[in-house]
Amino acid sequence: MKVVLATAPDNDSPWNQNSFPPLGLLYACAGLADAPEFRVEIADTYAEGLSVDQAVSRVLSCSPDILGLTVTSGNVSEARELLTGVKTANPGIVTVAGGIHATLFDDLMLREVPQLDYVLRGEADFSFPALCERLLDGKDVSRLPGMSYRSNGQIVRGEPQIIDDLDSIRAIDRNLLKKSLYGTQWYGWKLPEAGGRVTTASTSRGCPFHCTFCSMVKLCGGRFRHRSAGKVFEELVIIAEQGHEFVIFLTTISRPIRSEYVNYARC
Ligand code: B12
Repeated sequence: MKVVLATAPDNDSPWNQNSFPPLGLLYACAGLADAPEFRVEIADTYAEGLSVDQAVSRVLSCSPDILGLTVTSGNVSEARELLTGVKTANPGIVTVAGGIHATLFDDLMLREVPQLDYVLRGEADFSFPALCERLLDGKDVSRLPGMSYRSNGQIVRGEPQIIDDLDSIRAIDRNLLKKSLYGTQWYGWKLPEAGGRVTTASTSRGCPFHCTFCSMVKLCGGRFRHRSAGKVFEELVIIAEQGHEFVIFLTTISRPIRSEYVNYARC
């Protein structure tokens, strides 16, 4: 079974194309790494700077059975167009949305986007592989933890999943990404020497602060969790072995975005 995880274009935010990789997608599919019955591909149409039509062709060229799409409030309209284009071309593709916007507005999206089949709310490190397994086995997918879906004209809303023990999550595989796509700019700042040599790593999730403008609090209710130093170090070794020279640590303590990337390390 072919699983494609994608970002949607975001025509209003060109300044972050070719910046940082979609770790969320890598975490959502990490649990499928040991399952030979699944072939996984990442289509980061945002970083590739594609138009919506190009993104539809890009995704279809991957021949997905399951399409997982990350949605932010900034590109929900492009996401909707992408889902419409893909489903119109092949109604048999199962479409799943996730990420911050889909988690917060799952019912609205399921009501307004008939081309969307499911929403997995919150952290999908375990729920997305579980959904893929059930779809493969043709099993009932309702009542999967964190899943929102339509049933008899109603929207059944799943509880956003929050993973307490971040060390229980499987390591992500950055080989699923095109390294050269990332690290050439950030917020319009050109990063001449970093192209293809930089990646990001997430060391914690959640945030103890409650800034009114920030959506993170809604996603994780302020539950701050961090990975152990040992697990982070294990990942740095893999990152260096995969040829990355710079790592930007993403802390999810969301303050005005500028400060999030103050610390980076050279491999
Ligand atoms: C790194 C980062 C980026 C990177 C990489 C983006 C990416 N796709 O990951 C770059 C620099 C490219 C970026 C750009 C932007 N970003 Co940004 N970004 C972040 C940041 C700091 C960390 C994301 C991350 O890696 N988290 C760690 C991973 C493990 O968690 P995750 O991504 O949430 O994924 C988990 C779940 O959400 C879920 N999930 C996620 N995607 C999917 C998909 C499927 C199918 C499923 C089932 C589940 C699922 O499962 C994952 C594993 O548990 C977050 C803040 C935050 N703390 O999360 C802001 C954040 C996501 N960004 C935000 C914004 C606004 C933007 C920009 C619009 C900024 C701008 N004006 O340019 C652009 C838009 C780009 C776009 N449309 O994608 C907002 C989104 C708010 C909202 N309501 O949508 C956030 C939440 C910051 C904030 N505090 O408000 N961003």
